[in-house]
This record gives sequence, C-alpha cells and structure tokens, in this order.
Amino acid sequence: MIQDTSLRTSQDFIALEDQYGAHNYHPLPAVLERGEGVFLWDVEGKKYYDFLAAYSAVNQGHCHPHILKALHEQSQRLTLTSRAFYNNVLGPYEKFITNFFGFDRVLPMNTGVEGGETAVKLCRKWAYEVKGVPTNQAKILFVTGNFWGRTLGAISSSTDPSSTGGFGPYMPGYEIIPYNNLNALEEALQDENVAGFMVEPIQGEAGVVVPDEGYLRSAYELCHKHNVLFIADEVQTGIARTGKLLACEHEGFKPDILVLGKALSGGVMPVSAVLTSDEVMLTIKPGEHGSTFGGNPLACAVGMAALEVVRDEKLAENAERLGRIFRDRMQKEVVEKHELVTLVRGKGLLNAIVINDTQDSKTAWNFCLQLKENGLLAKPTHGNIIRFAPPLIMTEEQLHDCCDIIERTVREFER
Ligand code: IF1
Repeated sequence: MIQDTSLRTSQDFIALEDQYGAHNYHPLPAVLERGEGVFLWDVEGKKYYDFLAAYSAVNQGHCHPHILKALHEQSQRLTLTSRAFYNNVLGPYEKFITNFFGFDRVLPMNTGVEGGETAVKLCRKWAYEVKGVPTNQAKILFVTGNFWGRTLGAISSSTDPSSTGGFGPYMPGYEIIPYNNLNALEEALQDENVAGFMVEPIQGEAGVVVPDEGYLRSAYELCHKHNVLFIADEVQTGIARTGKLLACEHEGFKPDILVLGKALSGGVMPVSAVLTSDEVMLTIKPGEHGSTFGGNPLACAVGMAALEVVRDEKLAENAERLGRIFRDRMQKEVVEKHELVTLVRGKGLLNAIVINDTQDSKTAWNFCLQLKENGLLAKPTHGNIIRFAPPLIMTEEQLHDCCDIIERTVREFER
C-alpha cells in the first residue's frame, strides 16, 4: 500500500516519475492501480478496457486466479535456489513446457531479450560445433524492422534509429536483410558461414506487420536447404496471441529454435524460455550460459499455471474468433466509413489500425487520449499506428463493447 497520503491524484504520481525516474518512456497519462481480467482501474477509480495487455504479456487477463494461486503457493515454499542446486519444480516444468510446445529441451531465462540472446548464443555454438563454421565467423541474419529488446546484442540488429542512436559500437556477425523478401534471404544464404535466421512471424514493434502468406514457410525451407537454423522470436506472437498456440503454426512448421516470453507468466513476473532440439541445446555445456533467476521455482510454477490457462480456456481459439470479428467491424465501420483510419491489419488478437497522418504523430496520440477518456487503453507506435491487443480471455460481448468505443471515438474525433 502507498503510505504517503499526500499522493492521491494521477498528477501526483506522474510528477514523481517525472522527477525521480529515467525519462526512457513517454506513457499515456493513466496511473493504474488495479487490474482484473480485461479491465484496469486508475487511481481516480476510472475503469478501462485494457487493449494493450502489457504488450501481450497479459494474454490470460490481469491477476488470473489460477496463476495467482500457483504464485502464492510456491512463494510460501521456495522462490529461488539458483542453478547451483536442483529444485523440485524445474524438472516438472521442463517436462511440461517441452511437451506443450513439442520440443526436446528448454533453457529457462527471464526476459524476452535474454531469450533472444540465448537463441543467438545457441545458434553460434551450433555453427561451430555441428555445422563446422570457422571460429568467430558465424553470421546471423535478421530482417529490417525487427525488434527483440534493448540489450546491446538486440539493438545491434535493429534498423530503428531510436533504438540504436548513440549506443554504438554494435555486435559484429550480424547481417540485416529486407523483411518479407525471399530473394534477399536466398542470396544471403549463399554465404556458408550463415548459422541462423531470426525473425518475428508478425513484426510487433514495427506496427503489427504481417508478411505475405507463405513467406515464413518458404524462409524455413530455404534455411533448411542451406543448413541454417530458423529462429522464431515468438515473444509477442506466441502463446495464443495470433489465434494459434504459435504463429508459425499458421504456416504449418516448427522452428528450429523458439523464443518465448511475456505471456509465459501471464504478466506476473519475467519468465522467458528457449526451446530447441537435443542437437542444438546440448552444444552448450555447464558454465557456458545461465542466469541467477532463470528456472527459479516460482517462475516455473507460474509458467505451468499460465500455460494451463491458455490450454484450459482455449485462448487460441478465442483469439482467432474474436480477431475476425474485430477486423471485420473495424474494416466495415471505421476504415470504409472514415478518413481518419486508413487500414486495419493483424492476426488473432494482435491487430493495428493505421491513422491517416503521415506528417506527425500527434493525431494517433490524441486519438489514444480520447480512447482513454472513453474507457479504453491503447498506445500508438511509430507515430500513426495504434496497436490493439487485448487480453485473450475477452468475451465476444466485451469485444463488441470495445469496437463500439473505438467507432464512437472515431466519430467524435472527426468532428
Ligand atoms: C518495451 C513494442 C511490444 C518483443 C519481441 C523480444 C522482446 C519484445 C518480438 C523483448 C519486447 C516490447 C518491449 C517493450 C515494448 C514492446 C513492444 F512496443 F516494442 F512493440 F511488445 F509490442 N521479442 N517487446 O516484442 O522482450 O526483454 O522486453 O521482455 O518497452 O521495450 P523483453
């Protein structure tokens, strides 16, 4: 509980962050204090639909009772031992998650970006020990517009100047090729030192950019032809968000290395994981990679509960069904009827609309402020794109309510 009784209004809390925090974010002015399911409440008691779901970490909804039960129970027994010793939750979790996603082995980490780093390290190790790439010559391919976090390893693959600017020098051994372009991939794969190709099945940060149908599948096949590992960054698209358990399933293949994060804990704590084959995973030996918190008993208990919710509440099916309704209503009632919005795109419940404003970012920002007034929280990305990604436990009735709010806000805004 907040002890200082002089802190009451949203402005009080915003002023504190402004004074004492780093200015590395520009949040919408909503100060949230409680969440339940698809709803959030601010410190003034105003209720909102959450249409961001903590960047897809809260697919199961806020404070899901099944996940909280696992958190409470495990937190009273054992939270952290480090990997210097065994614990009695890690093994059961490893068995559970590998069966759940159909991989031989898992390496547990905490944040999504650590999952990405782990995947890149595994890929390099495999290149030297299995593929036979000469020492320090391994190359990893990335695509334009990718986003996998904020570490130096991650920003070194970025094409976004706000991620990279002022933070060089960057990691060697990376090559960035155009997204959604199979010719460019095929050309890059001619280099025998290429070890891996890392890609988000749908680009999140870039603005929910869906590649052409067949691109991912063909990219996967090209990689195999050239003995290159296909690394799927499903930190945002995975765990039912796009209407399948994994977005790669839309194109009927299983990546060689899978990176998961975010909803792996339902937003309760940072839990990420890298899943792969015996051949790749066993190239890393004791002492060569790890983390103090990775695989901790609390995270493992939470992770299993979070995945049980996804399975038992059929969240992939719900995301697929509601996503169709959402895009259909947005297309007919917003895109076709109003100039403000030029298009809607996405898969499952990972969607975005594009605001008709290429000059500056103010329109989308002001539109989100108006959505907030009307009881729905969403945030612009890259100026004129607004991501819409509610918790996947949303009901059809709630979704219609949200579409009503968006449609009404567009009408108000155009006046
Ligand atoms: C921020 C967006 C979402 C990710 C993919 C790895 C990571 C992410 C595909 C790293 C993280 C974030 C982080 C968040 C904003 C955000 C985001 F707006 F940039 F696009 F999700 F929508 N791979 N995505 O999307 O995971 O280390 O953060 O746990 O504020 O930077 P992380």
